[in-house]
Amino acid sequence: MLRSPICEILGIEKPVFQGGMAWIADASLAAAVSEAGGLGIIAAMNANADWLREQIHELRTKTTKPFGVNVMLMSPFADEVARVVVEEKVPVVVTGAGNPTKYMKDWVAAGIKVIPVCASVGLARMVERAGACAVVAEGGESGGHVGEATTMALVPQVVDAVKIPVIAAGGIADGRGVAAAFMLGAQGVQVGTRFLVATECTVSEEYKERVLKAKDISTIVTGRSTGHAVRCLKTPFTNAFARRENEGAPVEELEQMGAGALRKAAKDGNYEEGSFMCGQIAGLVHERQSAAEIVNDLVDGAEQLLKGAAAWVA
Ligand code: TUI
Repeated sequence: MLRSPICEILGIEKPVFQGGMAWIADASLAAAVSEAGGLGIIAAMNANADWLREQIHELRTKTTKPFGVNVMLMSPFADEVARVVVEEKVPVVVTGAGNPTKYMKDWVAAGIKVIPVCASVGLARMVERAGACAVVAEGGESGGHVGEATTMALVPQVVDAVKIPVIAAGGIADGRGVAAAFMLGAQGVQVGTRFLVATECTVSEEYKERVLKAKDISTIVTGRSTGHAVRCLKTPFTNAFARRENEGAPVEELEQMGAGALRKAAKDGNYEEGSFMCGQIAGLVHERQSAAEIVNDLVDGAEQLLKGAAAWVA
């Protein structure tokens, strides 16, 4: 069995977190991952408090196991969502796209386990001091909003910098990635892209098909000039965005172009205008499976590899 202290800390059976994918990770996917023994995560994303409350209630009709809520710190609703997680006694809060320390005192006081996603050693150190119980070290192979460092470089540096458990994210979609993450010192993984094609994932069919067809070089990072670098599948939208960015378009114009594009991909399956966020590992994702099959394949694959690892040493 692949287990680590993070399983005890959170009361989960398998050290697999499902990425809090904005506009995508709802109660349906999160409940299925938690029920399979991992940590399912509802993405609060840009939705308001009422939507999040409904999703939490729906999840609780489907599973009694621990789950998390991802608070996207750039959301205009971050303050109200930060209150809902306390009122609803959410067991775990994962944060993304910013510095969560201003909320952490209240969350920790409410008994919430706080696990910020960090793209740098500096933020990981800061959130440890503020009471985080673990951090997700997310490399730039990930889909969505990304930092500069790769998973291979970032994870061991964060592991050395903090005493709390580190969960690796970015470029992990099978047992090989999970085993590699453990070898880098991680105690668990967060996986987004592979769960996009899970049966219980309610993202548009077009999105799933595009991920299944993706290859190793199918993604691109745009938006570095705006300070919000985002990795997505190369599409007519990203081509147009990258062209205007290279032409030196002002930040306001680029942000205007990006507004609503993820929703168009996730909900409407609009290939022309949508932003199909996904990680570089999409080229490895070929099969639709249930969330439980995905969780079990990640863990079983890693167990086999880690058991056999001694064969490399003469
Ligand atoms: O947050 C993510 N991934 C995301 S958020 C998202 S929604 C979105 N939509 C359009 C534009 C931008 C976002 C889609 N994917 N991952 C965690 C993550 N956090 N990646 C990078 C960071 C990060 C970046 C800067 C965390 C902190 C930070 O600065 C900290 C500071 O000190 O302010």
